[in-house]
Amino acid sequence: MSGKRALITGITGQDGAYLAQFLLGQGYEVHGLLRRSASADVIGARLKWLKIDGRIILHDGNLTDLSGLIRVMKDVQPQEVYNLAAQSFVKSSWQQPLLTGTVTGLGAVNILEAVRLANPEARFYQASSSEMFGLIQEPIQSEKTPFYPRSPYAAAKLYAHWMTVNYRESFDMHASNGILFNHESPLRGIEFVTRKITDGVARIKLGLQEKLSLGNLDAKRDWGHARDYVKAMWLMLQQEVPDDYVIATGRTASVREFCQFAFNHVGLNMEDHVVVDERFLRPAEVDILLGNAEKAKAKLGWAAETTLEELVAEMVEADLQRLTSQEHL
Ligand code: NAP
Ligand code: F7E
Repeated sequence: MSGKRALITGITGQDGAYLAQFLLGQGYEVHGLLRRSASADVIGARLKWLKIDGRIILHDGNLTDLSGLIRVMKDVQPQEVYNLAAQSFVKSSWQQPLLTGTVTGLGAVNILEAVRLANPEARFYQASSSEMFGLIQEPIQSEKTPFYPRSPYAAAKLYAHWMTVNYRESFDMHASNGILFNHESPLRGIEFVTRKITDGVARIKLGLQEKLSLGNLDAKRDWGHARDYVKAMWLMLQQEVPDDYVIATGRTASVREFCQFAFNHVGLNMEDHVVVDERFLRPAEVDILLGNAEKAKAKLGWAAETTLEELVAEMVEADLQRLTSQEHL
């Protein structure tokens, strides 16, 4: 055991599950914040999938409830706090701008306040996002690239990002932002395009569905694997000095290319199955993202390990397996 305790908000999400698995492997005692839901059967499905659900200590709490966060912070007294909780689906943020601002933006300040008031020595990680670059101001985005948010989600993340910087500078807190580019995995939520594609491809391959409806096939993203990216979060909190880092692969590909890789993996032709449906278009699009993670490489010794082809193959295989074994996620 490292003797360290970590608290993860958003532990039931994709990154929370992989980060919890990684920290357990490092000998941490891992605590997670769990928001109450009536759907008890699906709570913790990702933790179960990774077979770590019995090894995590869960605490009831919600990012919008400061007193509850202070209580958890006092009870756990973690050395490291990872704020991964958010309303994280960009498309939904136009339908729920106030909720997104409250959870994704103000929620981060609630947890910063809980740390400052109850446990100021704890090191703090904020899940910032490449979405903040939005309408890109430079062809390759680094820590120095100006932000231009294009969605209520990105605007909320930008507020949380600058509040993290502000708490670092105002209160001398060890608070760092990880500006993570898109990262995916078999544990990705089904509403995001990569998982929607790999689940759709698996269903088509198994004869359970014929067509896959998508929106903008020309959007380009710098896609990595979540398992690689949670290591970068941890590395940031092991540094003497807190700072902000871009985490990316340095390669961009379109939704169309991702689709082609996935259909090719099972020997099918995407043109026979993909249809464009305007319902999946966005009021304002982020056309292209491409990250420069040189600072993370130089200071953290971090680099992406999984190629896009490997990521696609792993996701398609996991969905095929899930559908044939009737597992749900
Ligand atoms: P995710 O799968 O959507 O997980 C979000 C987590 O937040 C879930 O555990 C969810 O709980 C929790 N949550 C939502 N509202 C909450 C609230 N009011 N109080 C407490 N918990 C709440 O997201 P992810 O992909 O793992 O991403 C992790 C973080 O990184 C997010 O902040 C996201 O915005 C950010 N990010 C993600 C990417 C990416 O490509 N994945 C890139 C950059 C930044 P339930 O299980 O109860 O819904
Ligand atoms: O969309 C296009 C869509 O929803 C990617 C979150 O983790 O990464 C994620 O945000 C692209 C967009 O992710 C469909 O228009 C086409 O251009 O998978 P996505 P996102 O919006 O990039 C960032 C870094 C985060 O921080 C977020 O939390 O794909 N697209 N057709 C589609 N997208 C979806 N969802 N569904 C489609 O049918």
